[in-house]
Amino acid sequence: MKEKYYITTAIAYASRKPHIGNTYEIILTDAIARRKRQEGYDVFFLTGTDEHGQKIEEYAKEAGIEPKAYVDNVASCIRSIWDLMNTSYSKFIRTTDDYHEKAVARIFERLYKQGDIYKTEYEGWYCVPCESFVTETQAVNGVCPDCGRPLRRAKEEAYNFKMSKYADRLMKYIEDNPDFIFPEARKKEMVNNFLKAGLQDLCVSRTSFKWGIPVSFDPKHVIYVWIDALSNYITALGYDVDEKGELYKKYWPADVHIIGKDILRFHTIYWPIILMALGEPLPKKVFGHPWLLNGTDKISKSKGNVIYADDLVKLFGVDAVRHYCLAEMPFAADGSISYENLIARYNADLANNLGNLVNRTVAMTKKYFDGVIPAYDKSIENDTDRDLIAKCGETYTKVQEFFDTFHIADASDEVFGLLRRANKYIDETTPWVLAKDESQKGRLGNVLYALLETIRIGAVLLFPFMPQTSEKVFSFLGTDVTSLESVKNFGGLVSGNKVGETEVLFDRIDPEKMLAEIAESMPKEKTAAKPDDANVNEITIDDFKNVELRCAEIIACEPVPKAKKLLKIQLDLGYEKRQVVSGIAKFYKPDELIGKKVAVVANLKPAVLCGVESNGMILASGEDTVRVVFLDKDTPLGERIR
Ligand code: ME8
Repeated sequence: MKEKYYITTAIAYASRKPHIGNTYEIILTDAIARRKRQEGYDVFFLTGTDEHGQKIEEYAKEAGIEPKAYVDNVASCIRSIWDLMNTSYSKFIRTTDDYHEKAVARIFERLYKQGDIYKTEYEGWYCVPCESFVTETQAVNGVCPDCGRPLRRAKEEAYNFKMSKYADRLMKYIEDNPDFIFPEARKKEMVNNFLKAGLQDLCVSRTSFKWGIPVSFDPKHVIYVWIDALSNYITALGYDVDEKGELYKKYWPADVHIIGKDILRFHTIYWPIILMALGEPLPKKVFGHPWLLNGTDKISKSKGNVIYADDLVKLFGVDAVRHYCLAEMPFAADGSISYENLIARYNADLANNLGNLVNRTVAMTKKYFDGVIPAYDKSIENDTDRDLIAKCGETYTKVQEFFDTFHIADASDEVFGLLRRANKYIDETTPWVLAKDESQKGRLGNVLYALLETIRIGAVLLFPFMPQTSEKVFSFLGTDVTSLESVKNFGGLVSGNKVGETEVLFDRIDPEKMLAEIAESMPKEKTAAKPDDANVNEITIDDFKNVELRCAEIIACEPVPKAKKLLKIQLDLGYEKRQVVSGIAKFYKPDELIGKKVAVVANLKPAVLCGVESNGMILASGEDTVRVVFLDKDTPLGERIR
């Protein structure tokens, strides 16, 4: 019977269309899953969407639709991108799936009944985007330690999970299983920052919003989104507290959870503890992969640098995008994506190294042997042949080692190294010279066989990275000998068969032309209309000095009742606190503003707006869309702006 292998991705938030960073994760996991299938494992590959929580509830409200309609839309967009990238998942779970919601509710109930979850009152800091409570010590400067955004004060009745009860057992598991968390540096981070620092109980319910799985015995609470989301790894297999499904019995524990480095704490601390409390075995490995950056910047909507996989596919094709992500992302350090690098890699690896090798070799087979794969005559094998054959064997072994240790980019490098070696072999053996001399027919046969076989070996090893390209190469070679086993030793390609039809695998890209097209298609930065000179009112420097502009921090903010446009804002100027009213309610939520530093006209005569006193004015630009002028966070409070 085949050995099982259960591999999972994080489930993506159904809040927004996923960017290329999120998409990298499914491509990475797909490559590993495909390789494991090649190795003969019975693979179950799980992915899906994380669909509950306050953020999604708010997005749906903004969009003016029900949360379920909102997540239906985004989940289908996520799935279509996973499909576009040709990922071979076995199951796509959605946390709004009925069976999942029921199982999670029962998991919560069971943990409550056995005393691992207890009721309490929580008062403290809360981060809305991360949907997590933050301790006083973590809440430095009122911002979230994970995402850096302003925290909100929260007070609510809540259920807590006794994490501390399991801390010692988890520490022991981590010590006894040195491969559980990797890369190594991330394991140290988890142990030092969370376990050794003293694990605190975790708040696992919310009453401040509705979009979640209700606590069955206290339905004004919804279950904390991370308990809900993490449970997907077992509910997808049919786990329920009283009845474990067949798939669960077969595939659990997971062989590896593939997740991004930012959510390692949830997967290596909270998730194992939940499983311990349920009396279930823990996952064998958790790989906290690095992040893909745009150049050197974090990919983010607010930075305006988001790249989407489907846009890249239109320019480069599916396999080129897969190849770039897999070849470019290091094992531990962050990787980077840019159009320039994508084009350079495409041309070097795919058009030149792989594409040329395949097309030249098949064309020569047609020209010199009428398309029939020649026999390999060992008796006339020379050192150049032996060197290439040895390189094939070495590549096979190294690729295996790199996959075993999840060094996927290194595995890709190995295969492209083999292809480079094969191109060099063409230059060394000069088949076009051999072809001119009938007495060299045997040598020419060996050279072409060696090349065709090296290409076959390369294509089998490349299959997890670029499945469609490998399939094409197999059809060019006219071979159906494509198993991993068949490339362990040189010589699997059957002589006497005919090669197939070919086409250009990867057309060379003209970098300048493509970069110009990309620049053209980018949304242009908007500029305001040129001011009408006749209407520009000149002032003297003394006029300007009369305006006292100062730096202030927004420390509290709330809507003005019955005034849709207005926010009542409390400012800290360092030397005093004061209140202003600002007409920006349509453009900012109070939470987004807290903690931000702004420029305020400090000597403006007080006014009363909609019955609320305003002592100053916050600088902002624009009319249809208003943008507050934010100051650098290091600007001292009360400092004069001149
Ligand atoms: O975290 N490069 O969902 P998510 C590489 N719903 N990976 C990145 C990345 C980048 N630039 N940005 C994000 C969530 N990721 C939760 C998971 S699991 C029970 C719940 C990774 O949509 C990120 O680290 O924010 C995560 O593994 C995945 O994309 C989905 O992120």
